[in-house]
Amino acid sequence: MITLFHYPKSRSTRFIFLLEELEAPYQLKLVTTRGSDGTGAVDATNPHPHGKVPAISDDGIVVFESPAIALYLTDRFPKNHLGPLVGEPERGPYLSWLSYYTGVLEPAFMSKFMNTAVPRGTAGWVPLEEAMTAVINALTQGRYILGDHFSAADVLYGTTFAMFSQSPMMPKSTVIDAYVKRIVARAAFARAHARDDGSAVA
Ligand SMILES: N[C@@H](CCC(=O)N[C@@H](CS)C(=O)NCC(=O)O)C(=O)O
Repeated sequence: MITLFHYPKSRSTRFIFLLEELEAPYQLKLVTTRGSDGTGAVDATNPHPHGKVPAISDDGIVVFESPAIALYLTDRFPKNHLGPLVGEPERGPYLSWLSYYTGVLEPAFMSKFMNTAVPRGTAGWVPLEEAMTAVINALTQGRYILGDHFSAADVLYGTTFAMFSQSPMMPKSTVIDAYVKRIVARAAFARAHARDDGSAVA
């Protein structure tokens, strides 16, 4: 049984979405976290090394950091094929886009948010406009990040773009707008949001 250490309306919400897509057995463990306004506190039961969410425990095996959790869960629950497996041709792109999410896209958003220049040649990421061009290029080859097959990478990218869809930080793109519509229309997305407060799962 997977336990998802969760705080509502946070980066852990999308892992309810992924677990629903996977039809995996799971339970939510609501934890407290530190807020940007100085409120809140680390929950001693949360195994994440910084008390952040998401983290999961698979009967005691702890996984933290969003791309690692996505990869672990799609390998662990392959039934609905939400992540290419070792030996499949899409495995390389899958690993690349999962890593790109956390190594390039999130830092690019943060640099933009903080109005900080991204030093070419030293930073491991690129300005948000450049990162979004790469993502849009990928999404013009197919309906999803890996082509025409929805994967856990779309759970990361789609929910992020949905969150920033009204933000002036996001470059305007009809490709992204259509992509976000496809992601949020999924039944598992609605189920995840219905369960986000932790009340509906034992
Ligand atoms: N790199 C982490 C980021 C996790 C993260 O920062 N989560 C936020 C909630 S959206 C959090 O737990 N913040 C509380 C804190 O920073 O102590 C991941 O992608 O899993």
